[in-house]
Amino acid sequence: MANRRSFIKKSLLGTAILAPTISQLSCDAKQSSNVKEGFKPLVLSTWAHGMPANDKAWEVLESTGNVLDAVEQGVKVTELDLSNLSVGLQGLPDREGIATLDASIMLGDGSCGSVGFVRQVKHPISLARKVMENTPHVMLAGEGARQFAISEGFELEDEVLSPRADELFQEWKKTSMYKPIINIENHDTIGMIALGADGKMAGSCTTSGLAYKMHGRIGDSPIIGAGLFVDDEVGAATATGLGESIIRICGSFLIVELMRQGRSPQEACQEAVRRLISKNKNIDDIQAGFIAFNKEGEFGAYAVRAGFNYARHHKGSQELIDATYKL
Ligand code: SD4
Repeated sequence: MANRRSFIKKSLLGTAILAPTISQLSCDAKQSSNVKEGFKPLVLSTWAHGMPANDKAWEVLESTGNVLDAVEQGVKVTELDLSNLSVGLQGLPDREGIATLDASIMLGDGSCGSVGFVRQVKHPISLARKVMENTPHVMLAGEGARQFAISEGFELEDEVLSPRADELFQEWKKTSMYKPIINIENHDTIGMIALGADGKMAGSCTTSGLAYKMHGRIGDSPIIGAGLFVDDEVGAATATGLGESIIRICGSFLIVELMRQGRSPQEACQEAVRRLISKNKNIDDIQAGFIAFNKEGEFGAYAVRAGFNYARHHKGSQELIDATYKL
């Protein structure tokens, strides 16, 4: 593998154009076993907690056929999962010890809504949906998002950390060193994308963001086009990992646009990772991963480095797949 990679690097250096060659893409694509499969309906979610979330989404999809309800109900399972330290109010807090949440939801017809830096709301994904359905806006943040939650009848939760998050925060305060640990502290956001039997698509993404982030920081997850993008004409993509690196390349939108130009989901995810690596100087500290499908139900995933996996649900079969990776 190292030899193959150094060969690719050398041959790229020998060309005037630094964009990946077709042979590089097809070479990388061979690392994945799912390139040519086509399945519809389909639900994909990031990480292992995507398995129970997909089960819920599938149940909704089967009983109602409604992809929007499916992606909302699916990730709500994760928002309530006390063992998850990167999603929901039980997630690790910011540097001030406060849990602040980001979420977005999108339909393949371009409807979308999101919330960023919101406090005390148990289900930010449902609040994002309310932004989409009940306001003329796409994104509400901070105090405005909290006020909107109250006006929509959401009950605000007490602002106390979960016992585990508090324990880890107290430990972190001893050094207050801000350096996310790859695949640990910047890990576990759920991004879900679903393709209905009728060809309608939707996606959702929800997170407590990076552990020990600066107060007020908003990541990629509520930014339409960065953490999530869905277009019925083409396909859908969602992201996980260091949000700043994903925002810099508008990752999910990029993947959908590459698929529009003819790349497979796998090739598009690989090109997004290549671009992310080239645009982020501190790449040694970064993990990021993408999942995507196209309207035929072909799917793919790719990450900067090892450790990223994703859950797929199709008909009766549910599996957890290790994503291939670049570094
Ligand atoms: C963020 N992308 O706020 C999120 C973190 C994440 O898995 O994905 N964790 O930057």
